[in-house]
Amino acid sequence: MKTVPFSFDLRSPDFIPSTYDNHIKRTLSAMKGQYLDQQAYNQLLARDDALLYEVYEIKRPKVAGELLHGISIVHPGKVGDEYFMTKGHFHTVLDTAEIYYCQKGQGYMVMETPEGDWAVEPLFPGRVLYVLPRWAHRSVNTSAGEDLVTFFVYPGNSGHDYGTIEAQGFRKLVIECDGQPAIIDNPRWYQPGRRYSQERLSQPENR
Ligand code: S6P
Ligand code: ZN
Repeated sequence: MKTVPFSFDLRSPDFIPSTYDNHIKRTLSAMKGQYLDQQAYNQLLARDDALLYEVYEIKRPKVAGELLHGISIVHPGKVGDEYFMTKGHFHTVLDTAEIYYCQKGQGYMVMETPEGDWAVEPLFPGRVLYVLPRWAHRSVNTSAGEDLVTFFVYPGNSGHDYGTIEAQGFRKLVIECDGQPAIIDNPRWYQPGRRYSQERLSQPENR
């Protein structure tokens, strides 16, 4: 761990940081149950456990006062009509925010609160996105054949809660519809205490 001020370059090659401490690779098999089209997911997985996204992290102590940061690269592609995306998570310490700066590609940040409020914000080069405390977040790459590259920074004590999203999904999905990205309701999204109709469970809305 560094004990003097440090810097690194982001722009070359392929936006991989000039120095980093950790390289996380997430493949299709890590996204079981997250894509709407389970048949397309299983077919794709049977052919190849494709690399969906990578994270390059600069290691810092996971304590308040420190800032954890690095680069996230979501590769292009789709499972059925749904674009490649990150798992998405709440921060374990809910009241911690995060900043994303998009360097390359086109996509969206899908966000929601535990109460079910949602937002889907575009990402494109030069765009800074402030993810508010309490908002779960997932990045989605809608680029045709191009990586979605973002720089992220968040408080050292945030932690990651993946379980909530794994269990209920995000309220909104980003899919390709008539060649364009479209935001639809996730028919499998679940919130305790909410009433569900059979129609809602079987049919995506706004499609
Ligand atoms: C961490 C931050 C990013 C994500 C990365 C991968 O708080 O939001 O570093 O970890 O984009 O996404 P995920 O959902 O697999 O952690
Ligand atoms: Zn985060």
